[in-house]
Amino acid sequence: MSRAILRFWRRGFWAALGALTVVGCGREYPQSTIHPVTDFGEISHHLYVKVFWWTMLILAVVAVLLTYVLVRFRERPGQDRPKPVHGHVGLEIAWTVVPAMIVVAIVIPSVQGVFQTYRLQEERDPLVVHVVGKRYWWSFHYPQLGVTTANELHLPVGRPVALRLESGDVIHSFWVPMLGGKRDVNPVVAVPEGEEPKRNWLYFTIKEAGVYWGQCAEFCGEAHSLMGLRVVAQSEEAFQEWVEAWRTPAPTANPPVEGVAAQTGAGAVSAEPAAAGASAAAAASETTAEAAEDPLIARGRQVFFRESYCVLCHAIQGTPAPGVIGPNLTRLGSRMTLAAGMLENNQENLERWIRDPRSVKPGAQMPGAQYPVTYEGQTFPPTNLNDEQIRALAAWLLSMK
Ligand code: HEC
Ligand SMILES: [Cu+2]
Repeated sequence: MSRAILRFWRRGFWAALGALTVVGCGREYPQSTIHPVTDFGEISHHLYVKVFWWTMLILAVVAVLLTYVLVRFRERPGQDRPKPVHGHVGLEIAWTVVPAMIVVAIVIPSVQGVFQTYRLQEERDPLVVHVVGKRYWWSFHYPQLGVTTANELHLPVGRPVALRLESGDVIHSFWVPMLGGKRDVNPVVAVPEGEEPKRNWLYFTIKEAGVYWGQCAEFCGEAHSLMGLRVVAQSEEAFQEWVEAWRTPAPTANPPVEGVAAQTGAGAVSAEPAAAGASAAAAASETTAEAAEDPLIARGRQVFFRESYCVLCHAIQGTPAPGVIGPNLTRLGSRMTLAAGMLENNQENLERWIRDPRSVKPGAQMPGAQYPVTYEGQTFPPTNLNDEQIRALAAWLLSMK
């Protein structure tokens, strides 16, 4: 073996040892499959446990036989060399048939398990979510609720859910190990009129509240490994509260109906977008008057709507921002993470993301302050935002909790 190859293996050994040590020291296993919290997860987990014990049994049989053979047929002093065996038909058949039987014994419950996961759809009245995977983030739309969010999927505990999986570009795979899966997220192929396009669905009921980590599990491009997600499983009440909060424009989402002129300049106010509904604006106005006191936040709103073109790609509920190319940013301040689970959501990281998204995620389809992006043949120029504008933008986005 050449020295380079030896070195390669030696390095590999130390790297593996290091990795094991790090993993072994961790206290949390957010992407473990062996603590399932859904009916779907339990199906695959039972299968895993069953196969595990069967293989342990096989291991025991092999170990006992091996030990017996080693002892019984060990070399003894003065013994002749044993005769080699050629073409023993009985043996050949045995070591073909036995492994085949083992494979069949694993395949049968596996296939049954797959069908079982599809029978979960017979649950009545599931909460439907349209999941769209895009390079390199996730969109979640709840058609029954009229809610759209991104990267952090809120689900109520104890209610059956049905995720309709669809890709906006290449093949992705939706995988939240503790919930079960994974399942491919395919582009929708055109079908003859009147026919339903074929899509994959994922059905489960979550049994335990918690935050579950997920990951795109099908290579989809350079930032594939940075395409994470979180599932926030919460009580029915907490979920309803979240839906209500989403539907209500955040107090700082829109300019106060009056009284902000002194801060942003009278001209700016009249040109700034009004609330989508007058009632929403009125409802928000009491709290707004107070929140808008912070000139940084008011300034951020101004940059978002008037000094940049974020609205071409992003939507915020209750404001005129309509974009659908990028994630829906409604109540961004209440999210735990940014950029599909990659960064903790705080002022510093948000500024970094807006200034230079590709420093976080190579290939991100969002323009930076200094570089453009081309999306489906259309070029979006650099945003050219300066530090002051970026700081204000981040403060405003975070103010909408
Ligand atoms: C060309 C379309 C486009 C424009 C213009 C754009 N973005 Fe984005 N934005 C995206 C895409 C696509 C993503 C998702 C990137 C990813 O995670 O891979 C994103 C992600 C984000 C996120 C993270 C959201 C999340 O769910 O983690 C924030 C915050 C954001 N953009 C803010 C802005 C702001 C502020 C502006 C204006 C200065 C802006 N964007 C302009 C396309 C755009
Ligand atoms: Cu992917």
